[in-house]
Amino acid sequence: MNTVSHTPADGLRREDDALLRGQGFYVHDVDLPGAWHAAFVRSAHAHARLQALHLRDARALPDVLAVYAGQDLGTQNLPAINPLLPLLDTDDFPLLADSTLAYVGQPVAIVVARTAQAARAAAAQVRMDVEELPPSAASGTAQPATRVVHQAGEPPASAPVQVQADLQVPRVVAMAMEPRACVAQWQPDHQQMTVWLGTQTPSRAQADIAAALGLDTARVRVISPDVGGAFGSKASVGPEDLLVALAACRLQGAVRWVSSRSEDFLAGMHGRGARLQGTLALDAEGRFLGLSARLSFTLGAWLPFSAVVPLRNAARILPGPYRVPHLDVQGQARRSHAAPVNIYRGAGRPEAALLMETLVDEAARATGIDPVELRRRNLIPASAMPYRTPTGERLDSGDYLLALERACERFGYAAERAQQQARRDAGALLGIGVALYIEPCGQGWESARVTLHPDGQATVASGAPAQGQGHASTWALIAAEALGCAAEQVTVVLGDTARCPPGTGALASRSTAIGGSAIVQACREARSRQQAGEALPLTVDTRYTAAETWSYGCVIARVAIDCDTGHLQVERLVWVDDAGRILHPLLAHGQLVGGAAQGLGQALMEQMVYDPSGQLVTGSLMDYAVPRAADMPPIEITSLHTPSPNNLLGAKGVGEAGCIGVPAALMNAARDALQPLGAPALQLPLTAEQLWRALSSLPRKPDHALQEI
Ligand code: SMO
Repeated sequence: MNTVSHTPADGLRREDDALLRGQGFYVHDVDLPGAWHAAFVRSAHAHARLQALHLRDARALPDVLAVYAGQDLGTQNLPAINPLLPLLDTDDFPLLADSTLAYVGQPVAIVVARTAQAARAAAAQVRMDVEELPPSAASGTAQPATRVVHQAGEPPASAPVQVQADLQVPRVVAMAMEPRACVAQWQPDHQQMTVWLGTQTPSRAQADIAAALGLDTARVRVISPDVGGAFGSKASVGPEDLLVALAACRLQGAVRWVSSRSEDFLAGMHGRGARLQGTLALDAEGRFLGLSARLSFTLGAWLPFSAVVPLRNAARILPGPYRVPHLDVQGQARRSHAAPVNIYRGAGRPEAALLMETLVDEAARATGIDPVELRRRNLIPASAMPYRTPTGERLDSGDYLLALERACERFGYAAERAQQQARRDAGALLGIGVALYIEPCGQGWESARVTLHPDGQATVASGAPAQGQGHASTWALIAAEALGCAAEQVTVVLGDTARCPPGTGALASRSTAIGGSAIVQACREARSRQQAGEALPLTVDTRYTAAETWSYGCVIARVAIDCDTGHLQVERLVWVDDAGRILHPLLAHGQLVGGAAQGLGQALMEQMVYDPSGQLVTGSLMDYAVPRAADMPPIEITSLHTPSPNNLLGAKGVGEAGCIGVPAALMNAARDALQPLGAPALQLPLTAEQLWRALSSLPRKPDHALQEI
């Protein structure tokens, strides 16, 4: 079996039966007789001049077919990136290092051997002569790679209150359960390249691979079978994928590569990594007058396709769900001598929420106005929808005040505040943190192909593949509703450029809104043609394009900080999310919880650390903490369903929400917990070490530090 074709099956998620029985089909499972194995020689230096590369020993080893350095493959460059912001630095970056090494983990040569072990052993035999160069500062090079500016309104003549925030958002790794993998098979007789690749964007991967090989797109087939998570890290091809395809072409056969977890840490796509500075100005009644923000994102040594997206999103989303008449947002992103950074679940949305919500809480402290009340006074009212923001975005629909009120009701805000006081009086460090967020999603175009068969069955092929979201289940429900049949009659085909129409892919919380709407549109047309008497089978191909829609929500967290150890315990997490119309409640809920887990990880423990020489310190799961089941608090979710007017389903995005609201709420809760001690500034992740240091360095020890509480 080569491709994943989900056929009718009992159960709530049609994917699960095979997956739970161990019958999933991942890239690793592609078993081509005679396939060779690739391994990569990687840079051990963050920045160095490569003076000589000694390949002879490796080439002489038994079972080694080939060792290619950059010039052996014609010195190819990585694909151009999406110019969503003006690019100030358009330097090409080679697939394999040429004269310069630019990050630890950078591919320098590819080894192809008869076994994976032989490939790795040969890669270890490659030596290089280098002259070390100083790596960039941790914040990146002096010259930005891209910039963004949004300015609107007049600066306030006077602002009685001004508060500031200066936040570091650590670089993190996406930590998909399934590391990257790629199998490429060149069939000389057919002049056809087939590449199995876990990817969010099969069509773009097809185009990128075809360009690297100098082939027509039609000669390349990309198959993305079951994929064990992506979260943005599989949104763009990496050099390894293109090199595996190039090697297969050169050797006229099949080559496979499965990344180790260590390689994914070292050279996979990272996420986040930014400094966010802001000033919020208010009048005496607590009305927001102006926001000024400076955003500095640190990218890696090369820019994957969507590298500028996080900066672009953070800048355009500010000032979030609030009315702010004057805005001055300036941002930039710089390269650095580190692994590439791309979109990661949220992609700039979490950064915008963190900065704005931290400022709002700072303003609440400065004015003495309750943080919920202060938000109430400044939220964009539902009556103002659709609303044009000062950065030029159009918020399509939503009731932000309702989300806040519902969250307060569910949390029991007044009672919780009273209880907090009582526990504080007894010596506890207890905090309540509120955060609202808005979330652009569902933008652009997606494709669908619907076939009605004479036996009453239907086949839906979509351009939006799945990496664990359960799209096959949702697409079957959507098609069944539109066709007036049972979901069991619908077969869903995903992730294969030979069997699916060209598509945008599964990114930016857009698949249900636009991929789902494309299915509805195709189904409607198919039905009307069938009713008009057209003979079966009949096939309809559609592309559906939509304007962006905006999800939103409100998170309220209660945390307790241990006075002695600094350990932060999330005691309650109440969350109201509005993702418009929900098509598959179970899967939407799963997306919310999964996003919250990654949001919690970002907030409390995850952090990629490079030392000053550019070596990765957190290169394994011994050094990089991710949340485990026991770290997850109970999550109390309430859903609102304000339909989006912008697509056929009224759907909005749901996949990234947890990464957006949860870190901001936890930051505010942690600082609120330390309020009796002056609410010192904190940074993510809110580790026990940081909180313990904050407690230890405070001028006065908490009175209760020695009490049993
Ligand atoms: S961060 Mo997403 O996969 O657009």
